[in-house]
Amino acid sequence: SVEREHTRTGMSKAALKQDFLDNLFYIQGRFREVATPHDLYMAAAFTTRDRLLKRWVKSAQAFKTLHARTLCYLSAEFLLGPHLANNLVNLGIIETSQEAGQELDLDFEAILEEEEEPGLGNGGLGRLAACFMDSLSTCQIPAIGYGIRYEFGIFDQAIEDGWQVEKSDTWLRNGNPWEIPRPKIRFPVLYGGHTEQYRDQNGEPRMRWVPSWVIDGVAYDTPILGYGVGNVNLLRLWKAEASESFDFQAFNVGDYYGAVHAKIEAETISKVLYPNDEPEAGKELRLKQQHFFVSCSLQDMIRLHLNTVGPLDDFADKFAAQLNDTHPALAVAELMRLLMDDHGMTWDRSWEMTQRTFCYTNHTLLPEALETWSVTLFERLLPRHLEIIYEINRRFLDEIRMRFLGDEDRVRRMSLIAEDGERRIRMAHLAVVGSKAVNGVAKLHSELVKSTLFKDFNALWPEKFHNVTNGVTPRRFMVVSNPRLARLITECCGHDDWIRDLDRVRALESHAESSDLQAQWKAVKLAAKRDLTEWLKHVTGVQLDPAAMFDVQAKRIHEYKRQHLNALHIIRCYQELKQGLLKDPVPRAFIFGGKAAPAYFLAKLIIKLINAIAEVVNNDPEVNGFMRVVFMPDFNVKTGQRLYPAADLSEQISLAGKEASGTGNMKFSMNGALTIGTLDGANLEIREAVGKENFFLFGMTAEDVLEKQIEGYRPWDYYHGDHELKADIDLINSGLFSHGDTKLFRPLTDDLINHDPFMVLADYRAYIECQQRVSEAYRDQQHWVRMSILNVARMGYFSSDRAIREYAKNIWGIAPTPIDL
Ligand code: DL6
Repeated sequence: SVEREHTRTGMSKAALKQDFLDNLFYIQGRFREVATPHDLYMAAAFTTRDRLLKRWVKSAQAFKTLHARTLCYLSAEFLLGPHLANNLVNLGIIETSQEAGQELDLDFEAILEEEEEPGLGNGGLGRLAACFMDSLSTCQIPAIGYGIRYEFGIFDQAIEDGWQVEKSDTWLRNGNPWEIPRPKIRFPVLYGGHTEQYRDQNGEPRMRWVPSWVIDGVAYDTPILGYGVGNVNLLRLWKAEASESFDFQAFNVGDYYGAVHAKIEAETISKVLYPNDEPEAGKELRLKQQHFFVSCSLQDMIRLHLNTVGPLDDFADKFAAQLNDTHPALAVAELMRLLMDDHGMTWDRSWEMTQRTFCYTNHTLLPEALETWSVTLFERLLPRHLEIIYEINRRFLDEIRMRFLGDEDRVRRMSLIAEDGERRIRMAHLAVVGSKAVNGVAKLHSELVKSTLFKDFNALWPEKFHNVTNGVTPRRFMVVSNPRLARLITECCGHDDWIRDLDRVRALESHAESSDLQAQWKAVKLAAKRDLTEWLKHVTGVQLDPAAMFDVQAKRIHEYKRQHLNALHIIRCYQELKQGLLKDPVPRAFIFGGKAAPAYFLAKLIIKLINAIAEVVNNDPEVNGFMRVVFMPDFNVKTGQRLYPAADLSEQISLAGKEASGTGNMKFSMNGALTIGTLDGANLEIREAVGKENFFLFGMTAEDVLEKQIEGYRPWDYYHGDHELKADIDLINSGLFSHGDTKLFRPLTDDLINHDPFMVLADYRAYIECQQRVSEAYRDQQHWVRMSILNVARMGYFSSDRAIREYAKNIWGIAPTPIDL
């Protein structure tokens, strides 16, 4: 059969086996007996990639001949996670591959484990971009993801003596079988220098930018296959290299070291991802990175357009470009520059095209996370862009003055330039002004975007503002990470169509009472908990009891996400157990995961506190039969996939109004965890979808928070007004968790008692009471399992396929282009 079926593209077991051995031999020069686990992984990856390439070429050919309207997703981050298992699932050959592996006497799981995580993102925003890439292909929307090929992605987190230690991520060390370098797709990126006016052949005045530094961006392409379709989209990441034409000058004058230095400096641009989920104030390299990938991507889009469609006048008909937060907002000025300076278009025509091309997604309301760049830095690095931004602003503010006569305060508020203190460019304003559509990422967030952050803009252009609630891909977060549950759902629904149409999991609802399903459901959860227990024991040494409730909080460590509120609850449980106040306690395993930005002191102290509590609790025989605490190191996509299936309880406890959406909340719920959460971000919509009775709600609403801020919040009063809360905080300061050091956690506890910017103390009592309801509910296992089934059954809306369909229809105006298999 292998002879009849092409080895490189066939889907049979025989073809897969043959191609695997061929790839081992012809690409790596290895044979079975001497191959290392990594060689085997590479062979498996190439075998999978062979099957992607056929679909990729077919997609590219079709999109080219059809002149398909294309979405370009511009994002500084793509947090992809491992490719191999996901691609096998999307190709529909994961089971055949497992069998092929068995026949070749391979350890399939070990091969999957070999893959390094491509961690080119910090958290929610980057992972959303990756989910969207999967859904764009699955929904058959022609798309290109554009970003940076960081040589070092997000750092690996180790825990040493309870503290986070950052280790550099060397994901490219052993090669990356998924990418194809395109050395000939290369664009110059300009920096520095000055601008000058000149007259073109027709005597028209024009501007030209004379840079002081030029580097090249080189394309590296990764195919992104949709599930069960022939569509493959492109993820094109840019690597920075020294510009040959530019640096040859140095070689020619004999400055060998100068030229080599220039090469090193150029490569720095795509060297490392900034490990902060908030902007890096004043970091010149970060601005260089943003300009770098935006400029390469737009030049590439223009090239593609000229090659296929022709004249640039209908650029905006060919492309829609989504700005993933403000990191690529420079694109507004860069497209203006390219159209005017390089392609001779007028201002008006270029502006019309720019405004019709871009759409912008806001991901945060936190003031500290709103990007601004100093005018001085901008002027030095991007002088032409500064001129263009000034001109956009001048025209825009004239419009405001005409609309709102005499309202200079409004003009000041809406300006693209903040004038209080050092003059700074407001990237969010640039993005709003330069885009045809602006959206938030959950209902509540989008409302707050309109009523607070962009109130003035909403008054001016109400039709510009939209909501698209986030979603996550069920392929990675259900099928790949929780195959047992996926099989059970398929069995129960009688089909696997739910994998591409998640609304169809609703069929589970009618079986929620079935004792047969409940028993199987419980067994699936228990098996996932056993797997996690074994692995956690291996990586942390902590032994959990799979029969305990697995209470999980996994996300970036941030004060607004309130991991310290969770810690206070653990301390409460500890004290009550020690005092013998709990008659028949429900055993719990408190599991944490998440990275802190390396320079975020309080976040790192929270990690230390959790580990310090763990050390005491886990070693106290009086309590450790009822509770254990573990901090799972290096939470990322790969380790997350172990966590979601095993959670009973999902902690989504941010201060209301602070979490734009959250997507971990969706991943946990899709895997049958019940949520304890505030009315924040997408929690609100999850609660509505799964039913109020299947969700543990507590705490203040966003309005309560606002009111409390206005009336003056005094955490001190809560500390003194609640003796249990006081006892919990005092226990931290007693030195019990710090070998007698009473000062170690003071920065955290002092901050809570005196400032508490995220109102941990105000929500403490409600949280503790809600946790008691959780424990009570867990006692009734039958009821709990029923709630768990209903959670999964009602999560259809939170598939990223739904989100992508909404973007395609309401924002981009792009229809699917199916590629036949
Ligand atoms: O929209 C994706 C994700 C949201 O779910 C989170 O609520 C939000 O915090 C996150 N933002 C970031 C960093 N952001 N910025 N800007 O990851 O986006």
